Amino acid sequence: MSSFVDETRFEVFSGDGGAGSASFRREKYVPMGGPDGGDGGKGGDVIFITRRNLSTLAHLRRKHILKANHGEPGRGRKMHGKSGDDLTIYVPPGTVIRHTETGDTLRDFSSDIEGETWVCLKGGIGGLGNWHFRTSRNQKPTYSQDGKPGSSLNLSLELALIADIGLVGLPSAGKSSLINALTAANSKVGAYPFTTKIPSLGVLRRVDTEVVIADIPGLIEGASNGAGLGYQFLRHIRRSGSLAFITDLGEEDPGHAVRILEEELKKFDEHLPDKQRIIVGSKTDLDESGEKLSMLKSALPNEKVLGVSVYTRDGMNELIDSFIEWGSAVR
Ligand SMILES: Nc1nc2c(ncn2[C@@H]2O[C@H](COP(=O)(O)OP(=O)(O)OP(=O)(O)O)[C@@H](O)[C@H]2O)c(=O)[nH]1
Ligand SMILES: [Mg+2]
Repeated sequence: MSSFVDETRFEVFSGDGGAGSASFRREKYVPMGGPDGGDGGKGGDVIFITRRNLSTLAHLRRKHILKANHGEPGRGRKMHGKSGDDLTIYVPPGTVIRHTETGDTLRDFSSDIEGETWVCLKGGIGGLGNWHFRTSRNQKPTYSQDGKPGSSLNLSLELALIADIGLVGLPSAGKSSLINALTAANSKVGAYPFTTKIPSLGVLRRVDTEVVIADIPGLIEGASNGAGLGYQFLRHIRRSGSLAFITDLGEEDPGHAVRILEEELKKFDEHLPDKQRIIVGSKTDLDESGEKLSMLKSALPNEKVLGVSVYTRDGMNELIDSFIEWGSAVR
C-alpha cells in the first residue's frame, strides 16, 4: 500500500469533577440545620465516534488542544452540580489512534461502521457533599470532598488510504473490466450503467511491488450534488493515493467525460484534482478509437494519456508499468 496517510495529532483533556458542597440547612427558626451540601457533577468524558460521511482528518488538523467541560460544584439543599459536557470527536472509519509518546495503538476503528464509539478518557467523578459525612458522633461535618481531576493524553491519529489507485469514470467506461484484467478481482461487468454498486479492491503484483486498485462505481454529472449514486463514493476517491480517469473511446468526445469527472471531483473537494493521475482511453479495439485517442491527447496536452483494450490487451503493459510506479515495494 501507498505510504501516504492522513495524520494529525492533538492533546485531549477530560473534565474535572466538581467539588462537593459543605453547606447547612438554613430555615426560619432553625439557626443551624443539618448538613445539606450536594455532590459535585462529573467531568465530561473524551469520546470518539465514527462517521461514515467523513473521509479525512482535515476537520481536526488545526486543533491542538481539545477539552471536555468540568463538572459544576454541588450546592446547598443537596443540589448536585451539573455534569460537564463530554467532548465528542468524530472520525472516519479506518482511523487509528495512537499514544503519541509510546506509539501504542489505543484504538483501531478498522471496520466501516457508522457510530462506533470509544470512550478515550473518563471525566473525574464529582466530590461528595458534606451531607454524606454525618455520623452519630458528628452531626455537623464541615468536610466535603473535592472532585477528582480529569486526565489528559497526547494522541496521534492516522487514516490509511484504501488504495494506491482509484479508477474513476462515467458509468460503463470499463472500470470493472479493467480491474478484472489487471488483478484477481472479480468485479461485475455489464453493458448498462451503474453495474458496480459498491467499491471493490484488487491487487496488482509484480515481483516486489504491490499496487492496490479500487474499482469505484460510475460517476455522472451532478454526482457531487447526489445525482446517480451520488457522492457517497467520492470519499473512496479521496482515500485513493492516485487516480486513473477511465474514458470510453467509443464515445463521441472522450475528453468530455474527463471534464465532467474533473468538475465533479472539484465540487466535492477542491484538492481532489491535485492528485497524481493518468487518463486512460478504454476500448481501443472499437472502430475509430485511434482518432478518438488522438483527439483526447491533443485536448489534454499536459496529461499522461494511454489507450487500452481489455479485449485485445492493447496498451495493457504500458498501463501496468505506470501503475507499478505508483505502487510501493512489498516489505
Ligand atoms: N469493446 C470493448 N468493450 C469493453 C472493453 N472494456 C469493457 N467493455 C464493455 O463495456 C461495458 C461496461 O464495462 P464495465 O467494466 O462494466 O464498465 P464500468 O465502468 O465498470 O461501469 P459501471 O460499473 O456501470 O460504472 C461492458 O459491456 C464491457 O463488456 C474493451 O476493452 N473493449
Ligand atoms: Mg463497474
